[in-house]
Amino acid sequence: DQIPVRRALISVSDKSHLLDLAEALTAANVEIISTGSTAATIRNAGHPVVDVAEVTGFAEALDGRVKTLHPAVHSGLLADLRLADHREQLEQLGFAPFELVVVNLYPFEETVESGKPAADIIENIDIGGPAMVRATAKNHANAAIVVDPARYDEVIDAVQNGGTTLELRRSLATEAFMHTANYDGAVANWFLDQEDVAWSDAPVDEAEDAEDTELSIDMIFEASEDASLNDKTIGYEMLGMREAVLRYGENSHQRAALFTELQGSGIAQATQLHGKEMSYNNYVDADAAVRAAYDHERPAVAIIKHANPCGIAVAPEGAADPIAAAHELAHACDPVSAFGGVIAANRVVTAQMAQTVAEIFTEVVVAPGFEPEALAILTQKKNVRLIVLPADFEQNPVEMRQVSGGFLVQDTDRFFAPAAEWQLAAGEPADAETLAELEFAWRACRAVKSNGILLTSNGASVGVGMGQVNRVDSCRLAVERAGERARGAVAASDAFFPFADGLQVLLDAGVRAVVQPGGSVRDPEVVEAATAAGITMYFTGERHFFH
Ligand code: 93A
Repeated sequence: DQIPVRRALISVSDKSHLLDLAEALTAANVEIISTGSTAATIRNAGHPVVDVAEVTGFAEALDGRVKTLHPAVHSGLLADLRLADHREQLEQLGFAPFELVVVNLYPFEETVESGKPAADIIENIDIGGPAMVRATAKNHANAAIVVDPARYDEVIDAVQNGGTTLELRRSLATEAFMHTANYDGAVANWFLDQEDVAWSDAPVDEAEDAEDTELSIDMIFEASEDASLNDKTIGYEMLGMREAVLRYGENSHQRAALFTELQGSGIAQATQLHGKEMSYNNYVDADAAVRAAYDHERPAVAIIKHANPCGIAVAPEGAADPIAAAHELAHACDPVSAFGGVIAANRVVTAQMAQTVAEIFTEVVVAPGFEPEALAILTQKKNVRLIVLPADFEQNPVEMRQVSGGFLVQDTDRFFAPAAEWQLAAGEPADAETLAELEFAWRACRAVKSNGILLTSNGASVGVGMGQVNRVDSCRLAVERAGERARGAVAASDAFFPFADGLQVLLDAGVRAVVQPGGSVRDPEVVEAATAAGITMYFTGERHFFH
């Protein structure tokens, strides 16, 4: 009945003797999986530890309310390995068992005693912790549950001597159920005491609350109008920033650091599950990739190189595995350039998508999550960086850019004129399918550096003309990349055509419909060229320069 310990899950609020335990387990070759601050404590002391996010494929969500509540964790806790069926299921699911679980709970009673407000007390009702404690205690035939640091020595001794005995596991399980019963008793008593108190008011929405402290254009302008120079130092303290030194900057001779907003929820706060350290350029490209993928409501994938897309696609209606389908379409746009690219998906990465990605050399994959099987496939690749976005991912409300002696600030470019608001400038009104294609092209075009021309077909880019200093060259580039696929494609232009020459390049290549902002003094010439070619052209009245 002795069970050797290979894999331990540790999640503790009371961190006393934690490092002694971690050291002993590491020495005994036990793999340690751990949550947020527990993992950080172990890692900072120099012991190896795997973040629970790497096991689940998801970042902590809902302010930490959901971190271990996941089938990858609970299947590992509850599988009865005496049963062949459980062993097989676990294997099929790609999950592994835990033989040792060390959990102590959020300090509920201490929070009550400290006189903190009801909202803090309620936040300190541990849900995930007791779930793990009770699951493991139930499954004491297979795993040991430790809730009290006073038992660490005994458990270490067992680990070093062949494993935990049934007798020990039973005694630990009894203690565990007594512990959760007492804990729930304390919670129930507190609820009884609160009967007359109005404590269940709606919580303050942090997002609304945070608006006061979020860096906004107004704040900067107000500060600069203020007389005192000191008021201009609103930057980092006000935002609450953390700095992390990067290996180097855009090039190896440049020093670099990442400043992270403590309250932010963007690429800077993302969780890395696998791969080498993120580089400066990885951050820039991952940000551009996420921006491009999250511009679409449907499942979408963007592949970025040097901050420009070499493929953007949304999933076709009815695709069996939408995100995998979107990835294949995005990749097909320019497979040569996608080599060494940064991929963003706006949905959880599936095993099927992972399979395709694994065949292509890729620097970074960033997504809201990874299916366990997808993670198993991609972690076979040593170098690919796997990044999970925060569950409450948000694009920045403002964009900043440095100029010598100062910096520029603007609202983030987010407005999307819907097709219903466009003006038909040439040809017949587009049918519903073409209009949907144009709308996709118009949205996707925003991710292309100016002058940007994007050709699309079936919800996928087929030719990208980016970053040229005149629009004709961007048109030529897009058409050249698209090759045969230009015929019958639709085109979007991030800004108006100053002359008809660029449009003519698209027309000669067989583009069937065009969407562009309009507003040039030579619009009549441009419209005339479109009319002569018999194609449909819409004006959006909105431009998306992106430099
Ligand atoms: O917020 S929870 O109710 N939900 C969870 O999924 C969860 N997982 C672990 N509480 C949860 N925990 C608790 O977090 C543990 O019981 C432990 O007390 C604490 C450890 O978190 P950290 O390692 O971040 O300090």
